[in-house]
Amino acid sequence: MKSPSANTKLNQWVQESAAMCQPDDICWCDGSVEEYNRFMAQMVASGMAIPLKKRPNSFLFRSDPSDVARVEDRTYISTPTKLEAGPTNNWIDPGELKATMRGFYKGCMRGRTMYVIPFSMGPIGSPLAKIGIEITDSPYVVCNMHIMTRVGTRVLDALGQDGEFIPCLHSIGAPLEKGRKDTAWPCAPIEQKYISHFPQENLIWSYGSGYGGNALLGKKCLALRIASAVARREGWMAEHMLILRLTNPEGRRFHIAAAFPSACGKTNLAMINPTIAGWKAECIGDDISWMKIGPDGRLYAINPESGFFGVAPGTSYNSNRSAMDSIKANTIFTNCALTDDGDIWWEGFDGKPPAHAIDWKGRDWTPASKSDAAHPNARFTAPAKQCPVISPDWEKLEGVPIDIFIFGGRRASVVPLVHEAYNWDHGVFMGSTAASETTAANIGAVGNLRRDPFAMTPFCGYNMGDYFQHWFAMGDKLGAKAPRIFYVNWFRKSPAGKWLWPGYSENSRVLKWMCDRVGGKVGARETPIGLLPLEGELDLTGLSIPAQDFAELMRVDVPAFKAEVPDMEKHFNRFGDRLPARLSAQLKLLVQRLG
Ligand code: SAT
Ligand code: MN
Repeated sequence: MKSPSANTKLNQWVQESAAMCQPDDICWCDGSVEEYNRFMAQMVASGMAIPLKKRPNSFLFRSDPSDVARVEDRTYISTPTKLEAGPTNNWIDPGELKATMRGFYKGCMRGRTMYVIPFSMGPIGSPLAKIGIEITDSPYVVCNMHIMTRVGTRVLDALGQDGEFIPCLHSIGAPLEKGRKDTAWPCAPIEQKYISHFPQENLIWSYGSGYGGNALLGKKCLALRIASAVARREGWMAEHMLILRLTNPEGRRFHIAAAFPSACGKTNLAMINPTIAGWKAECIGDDISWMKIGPDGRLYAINPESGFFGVAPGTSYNSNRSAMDSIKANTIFTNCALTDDGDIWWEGFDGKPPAHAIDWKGRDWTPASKSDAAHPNARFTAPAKQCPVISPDWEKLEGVPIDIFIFGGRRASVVPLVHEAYNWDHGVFMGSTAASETTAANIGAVGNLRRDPFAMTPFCGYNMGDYFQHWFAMGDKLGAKAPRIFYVNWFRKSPAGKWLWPGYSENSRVLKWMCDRVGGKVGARETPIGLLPLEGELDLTGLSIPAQDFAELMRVDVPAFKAEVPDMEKHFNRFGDRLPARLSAQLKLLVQRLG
């Protein structure tokens, strides 16, 4: 296919890539509905996609059991020196990594079509948007990119003859020999998978996986790893944060951006249905926030994505009504179970489990089966516009002004339901020491404490010590207009192991307290770890939490915090002299306040 673009750099890169990967043909994606339907029909015909009788225009895919999630230990930040990648990233010298990967890319698309996907992260025309071009040999990736990003001819138009783009080269790494039948989910073995980033060149090379963030390169690769490095150079922020709007009964709007490690209910919070009278919530994004200081000096955020790539298991009308309503149609499901009447199912779905289903590996499954019907990292890909609580302003070109940042983690003990930072530096300290107990969804023993600063550990495209410094630099620029910073823990348990807080929709009560803090409506008491709600000022109307349980939920456990100081020191020491002095100063202050 002839190039529809007049961009010389783009055409050259596509030609070079084609010469290396040797596809049978090249297809430039126009982003149309017709194109989406055509690729989907091809995948149904080949057996890769299963149409779902119960959900219009929705399809189920089953990945190879070796290709079910992001592969963090095969993900690289390839900077000229290891120090630039820092202690939290895998590093290989760019020359060496490119030589290795060129070896794999050579001829890797034989027997396949090379798709060229022009996409925009952020609404086209937004001052915050960036254009990427993904080259891939996976039609599954093309269809997912249609949902997750803005794809097609309008992006090429915006790019023009000499516009800038971020090249994202992807191959599943499975050339198809002539006459051979394709497998349902072709990919390369784990030791050949590479998810590589070259931040100095704004370049992404991914090989060997067709799943999620390994393959949909606009998401974690571009919008977080590459964008975080660009943002630091250009003075803005690319964060692993949901964005939501809360409107109080008087009609005042508050915008919240929140970062949590996985398995802490981020998607649920992004789509929260408030239980407090008169308050309204709208979703703007569930995963990534790009933020820039606006003409009025405030921090404005956009959601660079246009869809949700959400974890399916555990999603139900009980846990997240809006997510369930977002996936009724036009949705791609991956590694979910298939019911006999042609619907999907997963662990944690509403109602009784089906008497019989086909599991994510394509085997018969019944409730008596020993293994899960859906893979724990099974996903739905759904258009954001289908979310019933999506904000009418979710695609506003200039974004929304952020009032509140939230950090958090999953802690059965020690950390109270909510506390506020004394100031920006203290808030950066909270983000940099954020920790969560590992769950079945993480690697490592269940219940281990893992520090995941700003929920960015796998997503920061440069030295995380420098990233901390960038947070301070942004705070200095924002001054009095900086968002207020809070830390939450929805997961505290009683000594007897009972949840102390109902969570989910009731978390709106905590959000209300934060907004009232910003609005100057409530006070706070000073504690060694930060500012906590005054007696009676966290709205518990209609909840029946025993006073004793609430006291435990809000308790500042000074000895337990003291006991964590050595772990914080150890965590900070990893960053050597890249650790900002302002963070060590904050740790000192905390130690002093703890007495
Ligand atoms: O697979 S993704 O990286 O898109 C989602 C995730 O693992 O957080
Ligand atoms: Mn995420």
